[in-house]
Amino acid sequence: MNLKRIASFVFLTAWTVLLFSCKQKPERLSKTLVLGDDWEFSQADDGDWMPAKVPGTVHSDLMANGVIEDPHYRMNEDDVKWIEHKDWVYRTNFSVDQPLLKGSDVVELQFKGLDTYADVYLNDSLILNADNMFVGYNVNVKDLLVAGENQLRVYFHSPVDSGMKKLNQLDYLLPATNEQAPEDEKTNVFTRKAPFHYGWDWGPRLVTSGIWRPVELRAWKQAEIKDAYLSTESLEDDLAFLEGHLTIEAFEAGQYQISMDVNGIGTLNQAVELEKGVNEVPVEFEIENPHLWWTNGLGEAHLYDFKFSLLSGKALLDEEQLDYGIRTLKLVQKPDETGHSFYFELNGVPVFMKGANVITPETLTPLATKARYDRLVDNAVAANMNMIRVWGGAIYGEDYLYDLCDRNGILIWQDFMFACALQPGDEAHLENIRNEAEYNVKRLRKHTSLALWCGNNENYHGWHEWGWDQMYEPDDKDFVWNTYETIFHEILPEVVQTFDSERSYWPSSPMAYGGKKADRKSGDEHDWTIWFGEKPFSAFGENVPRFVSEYGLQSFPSMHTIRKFSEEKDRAYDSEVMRHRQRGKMPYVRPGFDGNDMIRRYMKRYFKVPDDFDDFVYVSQLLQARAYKTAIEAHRRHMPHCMGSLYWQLNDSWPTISWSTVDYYGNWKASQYAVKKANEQVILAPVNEDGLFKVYAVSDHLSSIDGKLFVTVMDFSGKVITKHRLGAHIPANTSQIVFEKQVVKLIEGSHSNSVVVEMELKSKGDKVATNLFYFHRPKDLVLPPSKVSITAEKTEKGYGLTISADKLAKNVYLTTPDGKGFFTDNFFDVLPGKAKLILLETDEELNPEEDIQVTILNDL
Ligand code: BMA
Repeated sequence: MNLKRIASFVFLTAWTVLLFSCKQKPERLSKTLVLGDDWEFSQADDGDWMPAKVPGTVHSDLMANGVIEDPHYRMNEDDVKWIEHKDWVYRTNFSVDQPLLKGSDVVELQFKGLDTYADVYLNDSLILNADNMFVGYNVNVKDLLVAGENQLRVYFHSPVDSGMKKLNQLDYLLPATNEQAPEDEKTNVFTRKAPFHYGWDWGPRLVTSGIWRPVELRAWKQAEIKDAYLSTESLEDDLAFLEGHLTIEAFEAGQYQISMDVNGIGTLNQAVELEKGVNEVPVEFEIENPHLWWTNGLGEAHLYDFKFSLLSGKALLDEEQLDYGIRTLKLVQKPDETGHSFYFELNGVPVFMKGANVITPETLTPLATKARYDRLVDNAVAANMNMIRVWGGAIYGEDYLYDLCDRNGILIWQDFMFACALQPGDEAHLENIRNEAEYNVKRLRKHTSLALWCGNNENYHGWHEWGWDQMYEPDDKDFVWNTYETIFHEILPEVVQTFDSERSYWPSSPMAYGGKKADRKSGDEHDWTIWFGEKPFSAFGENVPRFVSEYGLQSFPSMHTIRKFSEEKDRAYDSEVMRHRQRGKMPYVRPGFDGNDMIRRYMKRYFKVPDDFDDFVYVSQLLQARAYKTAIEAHRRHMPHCMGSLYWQLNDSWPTISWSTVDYYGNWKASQYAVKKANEQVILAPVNEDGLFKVYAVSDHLSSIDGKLFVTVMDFSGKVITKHRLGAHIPANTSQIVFEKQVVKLIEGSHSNSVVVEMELKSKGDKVATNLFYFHRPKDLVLPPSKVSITAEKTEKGYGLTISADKLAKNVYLTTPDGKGFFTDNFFDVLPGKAKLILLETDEELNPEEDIQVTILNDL
C-alpha cells in the first residue's frame, strides 16, 4: 500500500507522509464515563423504587423484579397492556471528581437513545425534553455538575397517552395498518418511536418506555472529533481516490494537528487552523493498488483500519477509528426494452442482490445482545446472502449490526423508519423528522455496507392501493398528501443529498421509476400476489419484477420453540393460544383473514394436510421452503431483467408463527436451508413449461465455468430411466438455458408422479451445483415407504452423519431430543444409493443413531 498526496489536493497543503514510528503515543485527553450501574425505576404515581437496568426497558425491569410475567409465554402479553398508559421514572447517582471538572472545557451528558417522551433532570435542573427514540441527545452540563455526588433523573411520559393527545387535536385519522389498536386509537404515527412496538403482523404490542441505549458522560478539552467518515470518490486502474470527512468542534480557536494512520503503516500529518465552533475538515488522498471490498460470495470484504487523531502541540485530544472498505457502489436505473433497470453496481460490476428483510430481534429492543446480531448476520452469510433490508417499521439498527455487515460483505438497503402509515404534518413533527434523518444519516454513512436510503415502506403503495386517498375531505386530503411529499420528496432526499451525497435515495418501497406506482417494469416490487393474493407459487415466475424487495409465506416455528411458549393443550393450529400468537389477521385483506388458516389452505394445495400437530408444523415448514425455493430460482433465472430477491423476513422478534426463515430461538426452519441452497453462487434452476423441461444455469461468479452437466431421471427406488451428460460453458454473471427436453422423452414412459430428475454440474472434479426436480406437487407423488438409516462418527465439532435410504426419502427432518445442536443440512431428500453426508454441530454427548429423531414426508 502506498499513501500519497494527490495533485488536486487543495485544502490541506502541508501533509507529510511519515513512516509509522513505534514512539509511545501520548495519553488521550477526552474521557468517557458510562452511566450504566446503580439505576432504579418507579411507576411515576406510586414511588415504589426498584432496581433497573440501563440500557433497558420498563417491561424487562418489571419482569426482572417479578412484577409481570414473561409476555412471550402463552397469552401473557394481554396482562401487561396497562404499562403503556403509565408514566415511569428512572434515576441514578454518579460521582464526578474535581480534576475531571477542572481539566475539561466541556462535559457532555450523551443520551444515545431515550424511548421516548422524556424530561431529564440533572441535580433537579431540567436539562432536556426528548421526543424521539431514534436520535441521540448531547447536553453540555459542565456548569450543573458538582464535584462528588450528582443525580440524574429521567421522567418518561406514556407514549400512548401522549400520542392520543396529538391524535385528538386532528379531526381526521391517519392510517397505521399494522398497529394493534382500534382504528380511532392508533397513535404510533404521532410519536417517533419504533412502529412495531405498537404491534405488527408478526409481533406483539409491547409499547415500552426506557433508556434504551447507553448514557455517557464525556469530558473534553480544547477540541474533539465529533464525526469522521470516508468515501471512495473513484476507482481508476490501480488507484483509489478517497476522501476523509472530519467534523471537529473546537472550544478554542487555534492551530491543531490532525494525523491519519492507515493499517498502522502509513501516517499523514497536517497542521490545521480551527475556528471556535464546528469545523468541517476534508482529507483527500489516494491509495495505490487498493484491496477492494466485495460482497459475500464475490470476494473478501476487505476493510482498512483508519485512525484519525487530533492533537494540540504534543497533547492528544481525541481519536476516531474507522474500519472502511474501498469500493464504489451505484444504483443503476437506465432505460431498457422493458422500462428501467434497477440494480446495484459494485466496483463496476452488476451484482444480483440475494437476501432478506430483517426486523429487530427483540420487541423489547435493547435486549437484543451482540450475540443475537452475530447470529443474525451469521445466518445471512450462511444462507449465501449479500444484502439485507433494514425495514422501516422498526429501528435504525445498532452500530454493531452495520459493523458486522461491513466485515461480512453484506450490503444494507436502509429504510427510514416509516412503514405502512401516514404522518402528521405539523411543523414540529416535520422538524423532528428532519433532525432524526440528519442524525441517522450521519451515524450510519461511515459504513461500507450501507447501500441505499429508502424513504419508507409501502406508504406510497398504501395511498394508491389501500384506499387511503379516499379517506379524506378535499382540503384534508391535500394537506395529508402534501405532508407525504414534503417528507419523502423534500426533507429526506435533501438530508441524504447534504450529508451522504454518494448514496442513492429511493423514495418508497415499492415504487416504479419516476415516482410512479410499482409496475414491475422498473423500480422495486413487493410481490404479495402469493400469500395475500393466494396465487400459486408458479406466479413467482410470471411477470417477474426488476427487483423484488419483499415476498413471502408463513410457517410455524420449530416444535422446540412452540413448546417453550405453550402448554400441551395449546398445540393445535387453531387453539386459542395459536390464534392469539398469529398476528397476520388482516380484515382489510378479507374479513376473517387469519394466517393460520392461510397456511392450511396453501398446504392443502401442495401437501396432504396432517392431523397431528407436530406433523402439521413440519409440513408448514416444507411448504414455506417450497415457496422460497420457487421464488429465488425464478428471480435468479430472470437475471439480468430481475436483479434482486429479498424475501420477507429473515428473523423473528418473539417466538411466533411468521414469514421468518429462522425462528426467535435461532432454529433454522426448512426454508432457511432452502434459501441457502437457492442462493449458492451457481445454481441449476429447472422449470417445466408446458411439457418442455428446461434447466437454467445461473452464475454469480465473475469468471466463466467450464464443466459437465449430468441430468438423470430415476424412479423412487433408484432405477435410472434416462441419463444425459453434456459439456457446459457457463459465462460469468449470467443466467442461461443449459438443457432442454420434452418431458415425455425425458421420462420415457414412466409415471411422472414416481420419478425424480437429478441435476449435477461438475467442473474439475468438483460438484459446482446440484438440484432435484419432481413433476408433481408432493401430495400427488407416489412416495414409497422408505427406511432411513444414520451412521455417525465423532468429530471435533460434534458428529459427522451419513444418512442413507433404501427408497427415495423425501424431506428428511433430523432433530435432537431437546432441539440443541445444528445440522449443517436438513429437510433434504435422500436418493436410494446416494448417502448424504452432513454434520451435527453440538457440545452434547449423544448416541446419534438412537437419539436423533427422523421424520420423512413418506410416512405422513
Ligand atoms: C410487508 C412488510 C411488513 C409486513 C409484511 C407481512 O409488506 O412491509 O409491513 O409485516 O409485509 O405482511
